[in-house]
Amino acid sequence: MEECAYIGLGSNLGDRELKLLMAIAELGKLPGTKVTAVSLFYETEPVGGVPQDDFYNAAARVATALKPLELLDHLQRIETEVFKRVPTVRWGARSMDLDILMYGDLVCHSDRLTIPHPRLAERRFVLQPLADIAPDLVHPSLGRTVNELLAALPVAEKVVRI
Ligand code: A4P
Ligand code: MG
Repeated sequence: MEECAYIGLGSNLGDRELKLLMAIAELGKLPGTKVTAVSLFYETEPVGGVPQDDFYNAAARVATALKPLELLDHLQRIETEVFKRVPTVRWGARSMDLDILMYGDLVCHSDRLTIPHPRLAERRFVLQPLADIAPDLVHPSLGRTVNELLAALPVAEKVVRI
């Protein structure tokens, strides 16, 4: 059975726009997976307190037959093998970060995987691109749409459409 999942993409090292395009192509190559929507690209101020360059962020919707942990395995393999991501400090610079934002209506929490992504509702750099492709998507545990969560954000960290 196929599920609809949303992936958050972020890069702040090297050619950030090319990296987003390459990552979307990689998503399309995953077994049993089709990319069904892609957001605009945004230049965003880094969140999390580590001084670093601005990110480019985007979101993609996929229809996938992969189970959540299988999808995570593939995303982590793409980060490591395709983008040569090296471990650094938490929230530090990275050539590519691929997060599962939502997976159908699933709500789950384990050592390796929390869905919806735990910091989704606080982050303009996630919600703005997600609103491009899924404005009316309801967060399964908060019961609010992406547009509602975006409108409720308190601080306006820089998120500029490129
Ligand atoms: N993990 C748990 N749930 C998930 C999920 N839904 N999707 C686990 C993906 N991974 C999930 O992730 C750490 C661990 O989270 C993984 O081993 C996985 O099992 P990571 O990608 O290795 O490390 P990280 O990304 O540094 O940590 P974290 O806590 O996931 O960071 P975030 O929340 O992804 O934030 N500012 C801007 N402007 N743009 C950004 O893209 N990104 C971050 C990273 C910080 N500031 C940013 C941006
Ligand atoms: Mg991550």
